[in-house]
Amino acid sequence: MKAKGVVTGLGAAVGANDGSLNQTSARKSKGAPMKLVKDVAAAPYKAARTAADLAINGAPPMFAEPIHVGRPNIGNHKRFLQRASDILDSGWLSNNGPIAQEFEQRIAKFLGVKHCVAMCNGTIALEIATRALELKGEVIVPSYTFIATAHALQWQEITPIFADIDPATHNLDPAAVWRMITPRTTGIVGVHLWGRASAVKELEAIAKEHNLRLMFDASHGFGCSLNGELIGGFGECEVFSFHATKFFNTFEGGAVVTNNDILAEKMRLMRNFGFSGYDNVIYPGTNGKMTEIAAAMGLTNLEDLDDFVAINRHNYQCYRDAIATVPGLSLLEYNESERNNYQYAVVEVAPYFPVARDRIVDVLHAEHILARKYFWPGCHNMEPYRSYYPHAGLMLPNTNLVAERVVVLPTGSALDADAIRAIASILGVLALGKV
Ligand code: T4K
Repeated sequence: MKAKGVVTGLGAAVGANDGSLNQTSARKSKGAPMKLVKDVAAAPYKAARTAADLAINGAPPMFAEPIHVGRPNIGNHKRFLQRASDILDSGWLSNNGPIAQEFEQRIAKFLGVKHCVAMCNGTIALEIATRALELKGEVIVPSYTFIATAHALQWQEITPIFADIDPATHNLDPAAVWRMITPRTTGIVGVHLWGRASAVKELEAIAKEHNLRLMFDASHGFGCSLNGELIGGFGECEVFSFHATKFFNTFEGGAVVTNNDILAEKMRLMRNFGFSGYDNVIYPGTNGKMTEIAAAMGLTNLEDLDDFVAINRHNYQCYRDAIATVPGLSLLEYNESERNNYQYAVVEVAPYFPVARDRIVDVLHAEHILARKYFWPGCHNMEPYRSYYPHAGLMLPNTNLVAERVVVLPTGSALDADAIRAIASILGVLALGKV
């Protein structure tokens, strides 16, 4: 398929700002640069200026190949391959091997917590954490999250009770949490959505007052801070996903981090069938172990974290400058006084924007820009919750509102400033309303 031809000058239409960083210079400090995951051919791309330029109206798509949300951040190939080769030589592939142990130590040190219990993925990590905390009955969670947050509870026959979010933060609204507490409530699972920390202090106060256990789904929050403190040490434990699409990945993987010695020990047993040494099972458990190759990927990516942030941040700034000129669209803000991973470029569509959110996504997809509607329609509108609680939406007005308004745009090393300005030029055309 042929992409649109080479025409420059689109930046002017959407408020371009090149920024000072380019992706090669971000990596110079590391010697041999890692290879970037590249979806898009070299810039410049043709700006969309009128509706006639749009693929949905019959023009060639802006990008020859699909560009995705969630392309992986991959560290130095050479270092990873050396580690992979060492693993093969060692003949030790899993079961709390030396690389996984080193990984856990490095993660705990990086986050400033006592324990990191590495797992095979974030969902199992959530299940093990909630089980180790002995949650039962009802547990309060946001509905505006990836389905795994709710499923991890339901899978254990714990009832997820959906509380509404604050539309400004997209995180649990403490007042809404408070309203959903019943005598059956045993805990709260907050989610640091998009890497922006939950209202930790307020949730802690509610948990304390009602004698509830508090943990966080920190799947989006690796490398992000609240009041200067990295996410990881809040609540009784925090759960990370290290899935390929996450800011920091181990192919598939996850971890529970905690400062609680007893909890950590319990989770170590649970992720390994409850084994305490040969032939001695002292606890019910499952298989949640992280493999050596996953840990090797993690160690490698940990070394390149600063580069990932620099690329994401630069992309974020490009989006911010470009989208600022499009009336009716706003880019979700990150608090610049905190540490952020800038992994998600989240656009909110105002009600007065002339093109509906779903139509925007269709237009972008026609251009091979595979924007996503995360986390529409909200867990409460998915099975089995939709059938269990058909009226849950009545208590979730902000969840419904936000889920109808969000478009997540591609970012990461696969994109550069020119590609971002090209994407924004399409949004600029939509703002004119003639699509
Ligand atoms: N809690 C929260 C808040 C979460 O966001 C997640 C996961 C979890 C818990 C559970 O953690 P894990 O058990 O997954 O560790 C994706 C991810 O699969 C999922 O991990 C993630 N959240 C969620 C936000 O996004 P989908 O259904 O959108 O995935 P998919 O297959 O459409 O992939 C997204 C895009 O990523 C693709 O269009 C292409 C790109 N991609 C994907 C993979 C796997 C690549 O370029 N390379 C790859 O290797 O859920």
